[in-house]
Amino acid sequence: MQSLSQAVAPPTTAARLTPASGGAARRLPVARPARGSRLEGVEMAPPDPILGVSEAFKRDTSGDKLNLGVGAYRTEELQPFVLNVVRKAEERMLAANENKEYLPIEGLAAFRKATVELLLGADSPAIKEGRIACLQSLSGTGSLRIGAAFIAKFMPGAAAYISRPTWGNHKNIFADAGVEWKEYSYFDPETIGLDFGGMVADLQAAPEGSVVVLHGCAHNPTGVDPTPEQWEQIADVCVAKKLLPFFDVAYQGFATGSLDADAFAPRYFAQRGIEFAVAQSYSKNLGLYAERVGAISFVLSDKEAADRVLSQLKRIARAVYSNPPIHGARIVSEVVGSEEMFAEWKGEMEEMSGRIKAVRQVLFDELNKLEPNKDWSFILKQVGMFSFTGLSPAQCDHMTNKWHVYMTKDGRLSLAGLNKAKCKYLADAPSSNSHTLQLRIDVFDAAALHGAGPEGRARAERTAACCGGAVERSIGFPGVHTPVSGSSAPEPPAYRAFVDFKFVRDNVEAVAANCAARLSCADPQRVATLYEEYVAAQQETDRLRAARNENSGAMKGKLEPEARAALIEKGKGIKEELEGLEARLAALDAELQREGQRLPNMTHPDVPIGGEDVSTQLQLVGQKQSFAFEPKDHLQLGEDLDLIDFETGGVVSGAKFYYLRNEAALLELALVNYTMHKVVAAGFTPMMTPDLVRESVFEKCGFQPRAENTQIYSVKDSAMCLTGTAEIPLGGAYMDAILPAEQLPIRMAAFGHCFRTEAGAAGAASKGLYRVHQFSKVEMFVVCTPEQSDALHQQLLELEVGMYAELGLHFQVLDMASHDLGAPAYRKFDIEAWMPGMGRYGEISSASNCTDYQARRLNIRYRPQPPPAAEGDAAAGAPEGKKGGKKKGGPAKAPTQFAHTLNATACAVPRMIVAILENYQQEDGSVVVPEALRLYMMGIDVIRPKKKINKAA
Ligand code: KET
Repeated sequence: MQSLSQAVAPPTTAARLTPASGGAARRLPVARPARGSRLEGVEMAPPDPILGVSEAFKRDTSGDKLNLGVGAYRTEELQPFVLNVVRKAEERMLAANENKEYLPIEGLAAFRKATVELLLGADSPAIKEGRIACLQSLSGTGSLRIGAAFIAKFMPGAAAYISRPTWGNHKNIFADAGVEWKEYSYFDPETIGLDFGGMVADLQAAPEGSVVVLHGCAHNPTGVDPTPEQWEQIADVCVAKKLLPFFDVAYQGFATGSLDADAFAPRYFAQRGIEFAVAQSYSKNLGLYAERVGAISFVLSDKEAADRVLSQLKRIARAVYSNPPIHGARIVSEVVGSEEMFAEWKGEMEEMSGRIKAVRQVLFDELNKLEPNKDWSFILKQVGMFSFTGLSPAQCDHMTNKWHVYMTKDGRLSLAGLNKAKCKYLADAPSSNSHTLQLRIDVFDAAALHGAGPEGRARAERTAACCGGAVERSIGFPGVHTPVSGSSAPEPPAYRAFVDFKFVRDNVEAVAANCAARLSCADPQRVATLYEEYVAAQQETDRLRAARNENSGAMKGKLEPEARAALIEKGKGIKEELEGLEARLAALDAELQREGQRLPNMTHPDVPIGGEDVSTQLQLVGQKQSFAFEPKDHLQLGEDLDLIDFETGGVVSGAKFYYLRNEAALLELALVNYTMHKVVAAGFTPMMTPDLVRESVFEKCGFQPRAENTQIYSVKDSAMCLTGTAEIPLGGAYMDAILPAEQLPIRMAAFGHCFRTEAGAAGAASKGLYRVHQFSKVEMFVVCTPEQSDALHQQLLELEVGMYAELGLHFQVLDMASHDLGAPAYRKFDIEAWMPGMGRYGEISSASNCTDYQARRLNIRYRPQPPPAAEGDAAAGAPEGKKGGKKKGGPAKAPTQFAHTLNATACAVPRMIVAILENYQQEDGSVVVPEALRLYMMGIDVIRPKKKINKAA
């Protein structure tokens, strides 16, 4: 086997200078001419998503509070726990009266020996043959970071693939070390298990020589580990694609309770002779959190390589912290080095993991008692410290703000911080009052939905997670996000939105209720306060400016030198004060913009408040197709009729890409032409729009292309993104325009390509053509006046209904509930067609009225027509007599107002293909082409099986 150190290239300047990517490259703060510190431009970093939770917990004075945030073990009394063996080892160390000299750069020899033995077993050939480069480092985090620095230096260009989701700090660690990170699929919310197919496909698609970060055991945050057989297949892919596995072993002992059993994966890789890196931590299993004890090792194929790699690891560590701390390392060597203490540790390890398992059981029992119809088994199945609930960030916030349950925003609960007594509180209190009942629903409904059959699944899938939770909606984007990761520092707002701050201040309670109804993380109270501060600072600035002018005016005349000197002195004081105030004003303005831009639109009074299940059914059109045979799903039909080819899509582009072949390719064109025909007849201007659009236009349309869980692909080293929907280029088409009212409404319809990362997507509605990275769509977009928008919203819906009815589909029209509205939408009508393959309705279109939300960001205004001036009525058309007043000599000009915008799907091609294939299938396996499309199908009216091309002849 070629050793790693032969394969790696020498360090290059280029490698060192490559900026971190994977979304982590940040714009440098713009340096402002600063009066105070020269570092004025340094933005406040957000609190850490995990450790920040502990800080917030400490500040909470409630007696009910529970810290289920950080993965740190507590006793049944919820107290920190120091292991007995650790106490013993410390006593021995004290008795031995050891010194505090520097350790060698590579650390304490006995510690390093104990650590590799703990990982691979004392009889491991790799240890015996000296093939392991082991460097004692700073716990798991520091070890990962040294490993990442090594990769940046010696494997330039290699990206690190991390699981989606993963421990949040992985992204920071690799990005800060200059290693680009990418994600591989890992979690399937439908099965609440491993998306093994997705994982393997993504790893297979990774470029050769990439790094794969693997959680050794007890995956954080999902608690889902591969089986031994799956590890074997993962090893196969690593070998085939020459990937470098990088194990993160932070929870050895917590998955099964056995230190040995939990080392299965790295031991198996070592046995197969696969070279790998591994970061180990003793924070959790020896409870040495604050001692920072751990190691980075490279298990290699020969000793000579190991020596060279160790020399370079030392070189890196020397420049970072020089040499590691000794105390924790001595504890480890004492414990592992003594047979009796090692045995005792194993016992204590079992005890810790056993207590967490017992808590799982109690929590499971409590929930089962309360909701026996739900499948709570995921709580028992997940291993390690955590339970992954599927809660959205907004729901997590709610848990904390309302019920003092502290948890991370990815929906992770650290069960290591829970005890049996509090399980009841978390599930429901015996009194079952509304407070605790609410709590239970808050915590577990999202997760329970995953296991609650197709309907629940559909609901979970479409629950609008305000901050980009793991579950995203099917068509349409998540709303305005708060980045949930600590890796993103707040940036100066990229553009100015004309948010109606005064409205927010004057209606703060209504705005807050609206945010709650929409599961938005925005903070209207903060916006109101900032606005007040901004206004006050502005008034003070005006006052000072007047004082400055007055002062300089006073200096104009002839003055006694003394009086002049006094005025000069006064002027200086004013100038200084003014400079300070102006800087404050600019900072307040930026903050106000940032906070204001996060606010979602207000909500139409008829919109039902709640989750998707409370959406109102407005219409039911057609009837469910009944089949005298077992209907196939579109994937099967696509396969049998040689229409859809995911295999080639996977090979050429990657998972979730596809080729349409034969009649399916024609069907796409037919659907597009049919739709265009309809919308043009309805008065829409047909358009073809760019597929690449500036990031700023996305933002102005109410999307956050660089947020954590974004669905939007950014283009590296550019401020461009691939369109996720033609709504973006259409919205941008009238940016900064002032339109004459008589030209409104402007109706546009564009054929465009949609690109979606589908971050976090999984489940039944992610199979086949439901959720793909690229698809075609005809999108309608309208710019109009506020008076027109409600009626136009209805018209868009009627147009959709007319087309889908003509295509012979059975569907329901829903007035979507508040949780399901993206930030820009004031009201949204979705159409869901019956999909025989899934046995349920699936979304095929949505039509939103965004009122002035996007227009205030895109700066689309119109000028109302002045009412016809009555003879002699000079003030006509000058409302409130102020700005629009009649100018000297000219006609009266009404002040401009923000327009309203609407968008609606005319045809989302792949989902229409799904609906058509599944609903029009015949017993003989053929599919009839709907009447309305035949004109566009080159004379084909039935799609029949055909001979396929055999690629492996
Ligand atoms: N890897 C993983 C997967 C991990 O969860 C942690 C810590 C570490 C490495 C590093 O731990 P260290 O203490 O540096 O050895 N996780 C918990 C604490 C934290 O975020 O720092 C946690 O997820 O809560």
